Formats: sequence, C-alpha cells, structure tokens
Amino acid sequence: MSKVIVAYRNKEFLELVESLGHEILYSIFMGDNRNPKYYLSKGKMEEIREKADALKAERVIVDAILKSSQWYNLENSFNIPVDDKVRLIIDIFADRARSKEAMLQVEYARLQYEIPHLRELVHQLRSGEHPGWMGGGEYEIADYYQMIRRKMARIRRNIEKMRLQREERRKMRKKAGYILVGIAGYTNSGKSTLLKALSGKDVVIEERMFSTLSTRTSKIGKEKILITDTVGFVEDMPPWLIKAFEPTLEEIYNADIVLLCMDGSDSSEILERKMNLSLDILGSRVKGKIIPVINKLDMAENLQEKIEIVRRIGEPVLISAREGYGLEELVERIKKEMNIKRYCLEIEHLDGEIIQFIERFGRIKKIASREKIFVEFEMPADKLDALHHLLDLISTGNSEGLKEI
Ligand SMILES: Nc1nc2c(ncn2[C@@H]2O[C@H](COP(=O)(O)OP(=O)(O)OP(=O)(O)O)[C@@H](O)[C@H]2O)c(=O)[nH]1
Ligand SMILES: [Mg+2]
Repeated sequence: MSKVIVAYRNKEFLELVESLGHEILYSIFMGDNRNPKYYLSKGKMEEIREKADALKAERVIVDAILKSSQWYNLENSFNIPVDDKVRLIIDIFADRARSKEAMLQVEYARLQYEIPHLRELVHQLRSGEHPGWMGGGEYEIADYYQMIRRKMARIRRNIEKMRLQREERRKMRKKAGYILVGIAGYTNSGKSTLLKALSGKDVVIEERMFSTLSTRTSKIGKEKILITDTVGFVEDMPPWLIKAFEPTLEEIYNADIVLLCMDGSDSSEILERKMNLSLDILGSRVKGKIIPVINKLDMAENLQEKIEIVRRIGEPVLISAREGYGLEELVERIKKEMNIKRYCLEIEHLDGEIIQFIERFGRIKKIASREKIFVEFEMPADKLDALHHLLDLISTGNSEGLKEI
C-alpha cells in the first residue's frame, strides 16, 4: 500500500484509509472552503503540495466524491495519483473480496467508476490541453472504453445468474420451514461476531472496516432459523455502488427478520447518524420486521440515552456478541416477532406425518408417553390451522388434544 496524504472531513475517514493499510504521512482537515475547479481550496492545495514534496507522498486521498474534472485537475496539479472516497471504498472492497460473487461485484464497481474518468481524459485530449497524452491518445481510450462496456455487460450477466441461484436457494429454505434472519448494519458494528456467536461457526471477524463482503448463512443451534451476515454500510456510499452489492442486500430485503446491528460503543450522536444511514439504505425495501440490536454493551456508555434514540424504530435488544451477553434474549425476541408459540399435543397414536409437519415448521421439545403420547413443541402460530386440519384428517377429533401452553 502507499504513503499517503489525506484531506478529511471526518475522523472516521482516517480509519477507513488506515484499514486499507495505507501509511498516513500527513492529514489535513478540509473545512468548508471550496474551489469548484479542484474541490479543495487554494490554501489547502498549497499545503498538500508542500507536504507531498517534503514527505515524498505517493498518493493523495480526499474525503469527498469528486467530479471527474476535479479529480483530473487535482492529479495534474499534484503530479501524484489522487483517490476520492469512492475509489478508496472500492479498493477496500477489492482487498476483502473472497467469494466469486463479491469479486465480480467489485470488478463491476471498479469499471463503473472508471467510465466518467475515461470520458474526462477523452474530453481533455479533444480540447487539446494534453496533446499526445497516453501515447496513442484519443482512439486508444475509445477502444478501451468499448472494452470496458463489453466487460461490464458480461459481468452483469454472471451476477444475474448468481442472483437467480440465490433466489432459488432462498425459496427452498423457506419451503423447508426455515425462518430467514438477516444481519444488517454499519461496518464494524459486530455483525460477523454476532453471526458467529449465534451459530458457533467460524467467520471472518476483524478490527477493520468491511471485513465481510459476501453473505454467509448459518443455522442458529437447533432452531429452525437461518441467519445471514452481509456487507456493512458506510456513509457517502453513492447509490450506484450500493447497487453493485444489491444481490447481497437482497438477502436482507427478503428476510423474515432483519437484525439492525448497532455499535453501542459509539457516542449517542454517531450511533444515531449510523442508524439513520442504515435505515436510509434499507429504505422501504425490507419486507420483514426490523429488530434493532445494540451491540458491544460491554463498552457502552450513556446506555439509557442510546436506548431512547433507538426506540424510535423499535424496542432494542441489548447484547454483547463478543462476550455472549443477551443472545438468548435475542433468539427469544426473534421467535416472538415470528409469533412462534409453544404447544402441547396429547394424542393416542402419533402418526409419522404429524411428526414431519411439526419438524418442518417447528421444533419438538419433548415427547413423553403415558396412557397417551404427549408432544411439546414450538411452531409459528400461523401454521396452527394447517396442523389442526392434518390432525383431523388422520382421525376425526384428533385436534382436540392440541393446546397452546
Ligand atoms: N467490545 C466488543 N467488541 C465487539 C463486540 N462485538 C464485536 N466486537 C468487535 O468489533 C470488531 C468488528 O467486528 P465484526 O464482527 O468483524 O464487525 P462487522 O459488522 O462484521 O464488520 P464488517 O464485516 O466490516 O461490516 C471486532 O474487533 C470485534 O471483535 C462486543 O460485543 N464487544
Ligand atoms: Mg463482517
């Protein structure tokens, strides 16, 4: 990675830069003064140029979404590569991508990012400001541009294929009676830690942003619940970049329950900002219920204030995914939201079909046989009518032995 100079608006941006492994030689707060041609003000430009020379910086990173003309002007002025926030996020994604799907999505985003920059280069060449720049010049860039377009179309087809497979898989899981739970939230809020704590499986957890890009689905213990981890959110992600990861987010949009994981160790103000941002991204597309979860309780100060903020979207469940605190309550809450109830069935003869039905949609807790057979089980309440029907179909009056407990 590179030795960089960073112009930032938000301290969080420095973390983002460091999480990619860059060495920050110097950072400068941007303030509100802007020169539209460069985005940065003249004074800041001067300061950066001086520091870049003195410290031998290899790259300048700007906490903004630059117009391609601004990017071009900055590179020309500094004479070293300039990255904006979008470019940085794409680089981080590229670094973290492990699955084939994530790699394709990152590649797509990268190409999409390049297009306006290429247009800018062509524009500059045509206007004659840079005769002969890049050797072959204009035509070479035009060819390259066509190639990118073709490549993007190919990737899009591949991603669409994977999306359909994913949809099919989701349908099968639903048919098999699973409740689908998705974990959403800001990057580094502890989503993967939560998945691991609930499922006991190994997942990548790191003290850096965007450690997870692709989804991973696990079962919660013996419950009929499947839980999926997803890519984290961050401020200022342009809509097209979020769209590149849409197939992954579909796991969230189509889940029965979405756990909105929040970092309780953030200040109330930051927690609120991140919560609002997450809700903006999830928007109206979430079909299931959102359960707000405040994580990192072990490090949370002013908890009451944070609970009040989060109550706006629902009563939060308080957990520490790392310390394993509050996880049972969370599972209970999921069941409650799904209206999973506990029943007892008292029956003369337990038919295989009945067992199959209960196991498909619920979970048997206890079977005891005295004169009759007693089955205690949990099941979503909306399956009750169907079970009644099945019981009576097997033997009239059978369903009288079925009670909620
Ligand atoms: N103190 C404390 N730290 C936690 C807790 N849960 C997670 N962490 C830490 O928070 C950091 C991020 O955790 P991850 O689970 O990787 O976060 P994530 O939301 O999956 O992040 P991305 O995949 O980057 O979006 C790690 O260093 C975890 O150890 C917790 O309950 N308490
Ligand atoms: Mg993760």
